[in-house]
Amino acid sequence: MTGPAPVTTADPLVGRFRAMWTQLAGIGRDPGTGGYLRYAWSAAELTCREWFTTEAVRRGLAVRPDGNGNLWADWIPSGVDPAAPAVVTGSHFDSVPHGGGYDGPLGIVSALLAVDELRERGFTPARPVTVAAFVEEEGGRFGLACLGSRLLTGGVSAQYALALTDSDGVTVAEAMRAAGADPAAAGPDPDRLARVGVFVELHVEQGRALVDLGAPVGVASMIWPHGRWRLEFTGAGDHAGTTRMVDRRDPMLTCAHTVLAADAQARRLGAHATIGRVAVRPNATNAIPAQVHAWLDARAADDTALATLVEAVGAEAAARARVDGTAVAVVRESDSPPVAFDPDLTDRIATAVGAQLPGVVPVLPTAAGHDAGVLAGHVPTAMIFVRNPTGVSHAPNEHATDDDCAAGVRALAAALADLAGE
Ligand code: HGY
Ligand code: MN
Ligand code: MN
Repeated sequence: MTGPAPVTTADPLVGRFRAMWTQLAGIGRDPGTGGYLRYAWSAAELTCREWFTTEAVRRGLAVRPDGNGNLWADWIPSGVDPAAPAVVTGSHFDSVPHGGGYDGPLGIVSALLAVDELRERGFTPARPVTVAAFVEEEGGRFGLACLGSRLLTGGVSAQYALALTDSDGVTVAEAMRAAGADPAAAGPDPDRLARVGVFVELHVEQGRALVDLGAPVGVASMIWPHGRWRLEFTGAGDHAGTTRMVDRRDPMLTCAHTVLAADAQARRLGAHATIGRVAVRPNATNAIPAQVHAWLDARAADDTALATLVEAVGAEAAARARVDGTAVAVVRESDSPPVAFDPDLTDRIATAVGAQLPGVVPVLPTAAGHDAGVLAGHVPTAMIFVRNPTGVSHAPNEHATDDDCAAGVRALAAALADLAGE
């Protein structure tokens, strides 16, 4: 009897990527959906963080958490000033509910492999090279995206962030404490930020532009402005069987109308609007709901279009609430302004990557948020995207081939070598 043939590849980097990827593959994966449940500070995310620490220490990197739970693994060769601004790369481990495995972890695994590549070539950086893992990038547990980088940079206050709750009512402070972190240390960290000279985040592409362009990697030009709004619809809970249709004040109707309005307004404006999460009270088959909360994720190419979209959705919700005898309140939960990545840095990285990989290196905008977008307000920042053959993201089908992931590692290594060289 023979077992399955071993996977062989002529490219050793592809094999190294596969070996590391396999170590993470089972952590927090739901066997039913095939998606990941790696919420910030959960057991699954903590296991990923332990894996990161082990892998970084194995490479001789000094790993330190900051007060916000972000992890920093520093490569500081002898003779290099540890206080010098570092070339920082990394991403996040946390996922959206039942998300793909690549969004976030690909940037961290690629960063560690890029360090290996550079060392193998005998490259010694002239300044520190740091691999970072940010906490709660998706806002999948506590609602506010890029929580770790926002806290680091002072984009959100510790007081506000620590009081955010998950769906079980657990606060950020409680989750940190349960994981052995001290919430009293959370907040802006100007010392760590001063040691970030430049930040490069590698990320799986969340669309099909690179597929259509036939390129394994690209670089980012900008991020669309976007945000999250909680729509609170209130009506009157009552009996589903006995309440006459004319007597109802059903907030689900107002919500349903608003979902359709958000879709229509986004199409009209060339923007994106999604209501992908609702919470219904009491959530019973035979009861008219008393309250529905729905979360609007809205994104557009510029601030004006985004404001127009959100205003239009709010106006339609309010008009429909009058018809239904319900009430609606629109509460902004998070706000991510437009980001233009540093054009000189982006050009420089595209040139460095282009010298290593055959073909063009496309420059692409994205409508997805990233810690890189937060850091871009403070330090020169750039992003490298790796082709995603399905284009799907935030869902189990998110994918990148091992060959393209290896190309991503080479692209990142080229960028780091260029930025950390003499
Ligand atoms: O939701 C987003 O844009 C991101 O992927 N965090
Ligand atoms: Mn994401
Ligand atoms: Mn991400």
